Amino acid sequence: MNIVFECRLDTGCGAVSEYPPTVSSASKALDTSTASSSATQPADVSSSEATVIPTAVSTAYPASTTQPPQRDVSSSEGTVIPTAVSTALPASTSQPPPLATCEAEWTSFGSSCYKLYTSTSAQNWKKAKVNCQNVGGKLVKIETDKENDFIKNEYLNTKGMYWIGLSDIDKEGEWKWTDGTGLTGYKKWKSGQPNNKGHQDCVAILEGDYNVGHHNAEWNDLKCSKQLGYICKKSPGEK
Ligand SMILES: [Ca+2]
Ligand SMILES: [Ca+2]
Repeated sequence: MNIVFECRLDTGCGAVSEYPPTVSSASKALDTSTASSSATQPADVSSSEATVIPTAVSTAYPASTTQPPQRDVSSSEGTVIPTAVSTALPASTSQPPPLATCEAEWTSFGSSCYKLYTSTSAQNWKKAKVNCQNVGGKLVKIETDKENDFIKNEYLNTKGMYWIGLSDIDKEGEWKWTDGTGLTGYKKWKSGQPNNKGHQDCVAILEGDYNVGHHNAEWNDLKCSKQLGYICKKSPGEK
Protein backbone atom coordinates (compact mmCIF):
# COMPACT_ATOMS: atom_id res chain seq x y z
CA MET A 1 0.00 0.00 0.00
CA ASN A 2 3.03 2.30 0.18
CA ILE A 3 3.87 1.82 -3.52
CA VAL A 4 3.21 4.96 -5.52
CA PHE A 5 2.88 4.99 -9.27
CA GLU A 6 4.04 7.97 -11.24
CA CYS A 7 3.57 8.57 -14.96
CA ARG A 8 5.86 10.87 -16.87
CA LEU A 9 6.11 11.69 -20.58
CA ASP A 10 9.76 10.75 -20.85
CA THR A 11 9.94 7.71 -18.65
CA GLY A 12 6.42 6.44 -18.69
CA CYS A 13 4.59 5.01 -15.65
CA GLY A 14 6.37 3.15 -12.93
CA ALA A 15 6.60 2.57 -9.24
CA VAL A 16 8.37 5.23 -7.29
CA SER A 17 9.91 4.09 -4.06
CA GLU A 18 10.94 7.50 -2.86
CA TYR A 19 7.46 8.87 -2.24
CA PRO A 20 6.24 6.64 0.56
CA PRO A 21 9.02 7.72 3.01
CA THR A 22 8.57 11.36 2.16
CA VAL A 23 4.83 11.04 2.31
CA SER A 24 5.00 9.24 5.62
CA SER A 25 7.39 11.84 7.04
CA ALA A 26 5.21 14.57 5.71
CA SER A 27 2.17 12.94 7.19
CA LYS A 28 3.99 12.60 10.48
CA ALA A 29 4.92 16.24 10.29
CA LEU A 30 1.33 17.07 9.54
CA ASP A 31 0.16 14.87 12.35
CA THR A 32 2.46 16.50 14.86
CA SER A 33 1.64 19.94 13.58
CA THR A 34 -2.07 19.31 13.71
CA ALA A 35 -1.65 17.53 17.02
CA SER A 36 0.28 20.39 18.47
CA SER A 37 -2.03 22.99 17.00
CA SER A 38 -5.10 21.05 18.08
CA ALA A 39 -3.60 20.78 21.55
CA THR A 40 -3.05 24.49 21.83
CA GLN A 41 -6.32 25.57 20.25
CA PRO A 42 -8.66 23.88 22.74
CA ALA A 43 -6.66 25.39 25.56
CA ASP A 44 -7.04 28.82 24.05
CA VAL A 45 -10.71 28.32 23.33
CA SER A 46 -11.46 26.91 26.70
CA SER A 47 -9.57 29.65 28.47
CA SER A 48 -11.13 32.33 26.31
CA GLU A 49 -14.58 30.87 26.86
CA ALA A 50 -14.01 30.62 30.59
CA THR A 51 -12.84 34.19 30.91
CA VAL A 52 -15.09 36.03 28.51
CA ILE A 53 -18.50 34.53 29.20
CA PRO A 54 -18.54 34.42 32.98
CA THR A 55 -17.22 37.93 33.34
CA ALA A 56 -19.69 39.20 30.81
CA VAL A 57 -22.53 37.51 32.70
CA SER A 58 -21.29 38.39 36.15
CA THR A 59 -20.89 42.05 35.33
CA ALA A 60 -24.24 42.14 33.62
CA TYR A 61 -26.25 40.86 36.62
CA PRO A 62 -24.82 43.12 39.30
CA ALA A 63 -25.48 46.07 37.05
CA SER A 64 -29.10 45.04 36.75
CA THR A 65 -29.39 44.14 40.44
CA THR A 66 -27.98 47.44 41.60
CA GLN A 67 -30.69 49.33 39.77
CA PRO A 68 -33.66 48.00 41.80
CA PRO A 69 -32.09 49.13 45.10
CA GLN A 70 -31.89 52.61 43.65
CA ARG A 71 -35.61 52.38 43.03
CA ASP A 72 -36.02 51.23 46.64
CA VAL A 73 -34.10 54.24 47.84
CA SER A 74 -36.36 56.49 45.82
CA SER A 75 -39.37 54.67 47.20
CA SER A 76 -37.94 54.88 50.73
CA GLU A 77 -38.41 58.61 50.47
CA GLY A 78 -41.97 57.66 51.19
CA THR A 79 -40.81 56.66 54.71
CA VAL A 80 -40.55 60.35 55.45
CA ILE A 81 -44.24 60.12 56.19
CA PRO A 82 -43.74 57.62 59.09
CA THR A 83 -41.21 59.98 60.65
CA ALA A 84 -43.78 62.71 60.37
CA VAL A 85 -46.20 60.37 62.13
CA SER A 86 -43.63 59.57 64.85
CA THR A 87 -43.16 63.27 65.52
CA ALA A 88 -46.90 63.51 65.91
CA LEU A 89 -46.89 60.76 68.57
CA PRO A 90 -44.80 62.68 71.15
CA ALA A 91 -47.22 65.55 70.73
CA SER A 92 -50.05 63.22 71.70
CA THR A 93 -48.04 61.76 74.63
CA SER A 94 -47.29 65.28 75.87
CA GLN A 95 -50.93 65.59 76.74
CA PRO A 96 -51.61 65.10 80.46
CA PRO A 97 -52.16 61.42 81.33
CA PRO A 98 -55.78 60.53 81.94
CA LEU A 99 -56.78 60.72 85.58
CA ALA A 100 -57.78 57.41 87.06
CA THR A 101 -61.49 56.85 87.50
CA CYS A 102 -61.75 55.42 91.00
CA GLU A 103 -64.62 53.81 92.86
CA ALA A 104 -66.30 55.38 95.90
CA GLU A 105 -64.07 56.12 98.92
CA TRP A 106 -60.95 56.01 96.70
CA THR A 107 -59.14 59.15 95.54
CA SER A 108 -57.42 59.41 92.17
CA PHE A 109 -53.92 60.73 91.55
CA GLY A 110 -52.32 60.13 88.17
CA SER A 111 -53.30 56.71 86.96
CA SER A 112 -53.82 55.18 90.44
CA CYS A 113 -56.43 55.15 93.21
CA TYR A 114 -55.70 55.67 96.93
CA LYS A 115 -57.58 55.02 100.13
CA LEU A 116 -56.78 55.95 103.72
CA TYR A 117 -57.64 53.54 106.51
CA THR A 118 -57.66 55.67 109.64
CA SER A 119 -56.58 54.80 113.17
CA THR A 120 -60.05 53.43 113.85
CA SER A 121 -59.07 50.46 111.67
CA ALA A 122 -55.44 50.34 112.82
CA GLN A 123 -53.42 47.19 112.10
CA ASN A 124 -49.88 45.96 112.41
CA TRP A 125 -47.86 46.31 109.18
CA LYS A 126 -48.28 42.72 107.95
CA LYS A 127 -52.04 42.75 108.46
CA ALA A 128 -52.33 46.16 106.80
CA LYS A 129 -50.43 44.73 103.84
CA VAL A 130 -52.87 41.83 103.57
CA ASN A 131 -55.89 44.11 103.91
CA CYS A 132 -54.71 46.21 100.97
CA GLN A 133 -54.29 43.04 98.90
CA ASN A 134 -57.82 41.98 99.82
CA VAL A 135 -59.22 45.14 98.20
CA GLY A 136 -57.19 44.68 95.00
CA GLY A 137 -54.19 46.84 95.84
CA LYS A 138 -51.00 47.13 97.87
CA LEU A 139 -49.75 49.23 100.74
CA VAL A 140 -48.88 52.47 98.97
CA LYS A 141 -45.65 52.73 97.02
CA ILE A 142 -44.58 56.38 96.72
CA GLU A 143 -42.43 57.11 93.71
CA THR A 144 -42.28 60.90 93.31
CA ASP A 145 -42.32 64.05 95.42
CA LYS A 146 -45.60 65.02 93.78
CA GLU A 147 -47.15 61.74 94.89
CA ASN A 148 -45.84 62.23 98.44
CA ASP A 149 -47.31 65.76 98.42
CA PHE A 150 -50.64 64.44 97.17
CA ILE A 151 -50.80 62.03 100.13
CA LYS A 152 -49.73 64.76 102.53
CA ASN A 153 -52.41 67.18 101.33
CA GLU A 154 -55.10 64.53 101.07
CA TYR A 155 -54.57 62.53 104.27
CA LEU A 156 -51.93 64.03 106.58
CA ASN A 157 -53.45 67.31 107.73
CA THR A 158 -54.08 65.99 111.22
CA LYS A 159 -51.79 64.38 113.73
CA GLY A 160 -51.00 60.78 112.92
CA MET A 161 -48.86 58.35 110.96
CA TYR A 162 -49.74 55.61 108.50
CA TRP A 163 -48.12 52.48 107.17
CA ILE A 164 -46.73 52.58 103.63
CA GLY A 165 -45.54 49.59 101.59
CA LEU A 166 -41.85 49.82 102.49
CA SER A 167 -39.92 47.48 104.80
CA ASP A 168 -36.60 45.76 105.43
CA ILE A 169 -38.43 42.86 106.98
CA ASP A 170 -36.65 40.24 104.83
CA LYS A 171 -33.11 41.53 105.34
CA GLU A 172 -31.98 44.30 107.67
CA GLY A 173 -31.09 47.45 105.76
CA GLU A 174 -32.39 46.13 102.43
CA TRP A 175 -35.50 48.27 101.84
CA LYS A 176 -38.12 46.91 99.49
CA TRP A 177 -41.60 47.88 98.38
CA THR A 178 -44.35 45.28 98.65
CA ASP A 179 -44.20 44.77 94.86
CA GLY A 180 -40.67 43.41 95.35
CA THR A 181 -38.79 46.41 93.94
CA GLY A 182 -35.92 47.96 95.84
CA LEU A 183 -35.74 51.49 97.22
CA THR A 184 -33.68 52.72 94.27
CA GLY A 185 -35.68 55.80 93.33
CA TYR A 186 -37.57 58.39 95.33
CA LYS A 187 -37.27 58.38 99.14
CA LYS A 188 -38.15 60.86 101.87
CA TRP A 189 -36.64 59.75 105.16
CA LYS A 190 -37.02 62.00 108.18
CA SER A 191 -33.67 63.27 109.37
CA GLY A 192 -31.92 60.55 111.39
CA GLN A 193 -34.11 57.79 109.90
CA PRO A 194 -34.14 54.93 109.32
CA ASN A 195 -32.46 54.13 112.63
CA ASN A 196 -33.75 50.58 113.30
CA LYS A 197 -34.22 51.60 116.93
CA GLY A 198 -35.21 48.52 118.90
CA HIS A 199 -35.42 46.57 115.62
CA GLN A 200 -37.65 48.59 113.32
CA ASP A 201 -38.41 47.05 109.92
CA CYS A 202 -41.61 48.73 108.68
CA VAL A 203 -42.11 52.28 107.42
CA ALA A 204 -44.78 54.87 108.18
CA ILE A 205 -45.36 58.27 106.63
CA LEU A 206 -45.69 60.98 109.31
CA GLU A 207 -48.16 63.81 109.46
CA GLY A 208 -47.73 66.84 107.29
CA ASP A 209 -47.98 70.48 108.25
CA TYR A 210 -50.21 69.77 111.22
CA ASN A 211 -49.18 71.48 114.47
CA VAL A 212 -46.12 73.53 113.46
CA GLY A 213 -45.41 71.24 110.50
CA HIS A 214 -42.74 69.32 112.29
CA HIS A 215 -42.71 66.23 110.12
CA ASN A 216 -43.75 67.35 106.63
CA ALA A 217 -44.88 63.88 105.51
CA GLU A 218 -41.45 62.34 105.97
CA TRP A 219 -40.78 58.65 106.54
CA ASN A 220 -39.73 56.75 109.65
CA ASP A 221 -39.06 53.08 110.33
CA LEU A 222 -41.07 51.66 113.22
CA LYS A 223 -41.66 48.30 114.85
CA CYS A 224 -43.89 46.27 112.50
CA SER A 225 -46.11 45.21 115.42
CA LYS A 226 -47.23 48.81 116.00
CA GLN A 227 -50.94 49.40 115.38
CA LEU A 228 -51.40 52.13 112.78
CA GLY A 229 -53.75 53.28 110.10
CA TYR A 230 -52.50 52.66 106.54
CA ILE A 231 -52.82 53.81 102.94
CA CYS A 232 -53.63 51.44 100.06
CA LYS A 233 -52.96 52.11 96.38
CA LYS A 234 -54.33 50.28 93.37
CA SER A 235 -55.07 50.57 89.69
CA PRO A 236 -58.62 51.50 88.65
CA GLY A 237 -60.92 48.52 88.40
CA GLU A 238 -58.87 46.17 90.61
CA LYS A 239 -60.87 44.51 93.37
CA1 LIG B 1 -34.76 47.43 110.14
CA1 LIG C 1 -37.06 54.74 113.25
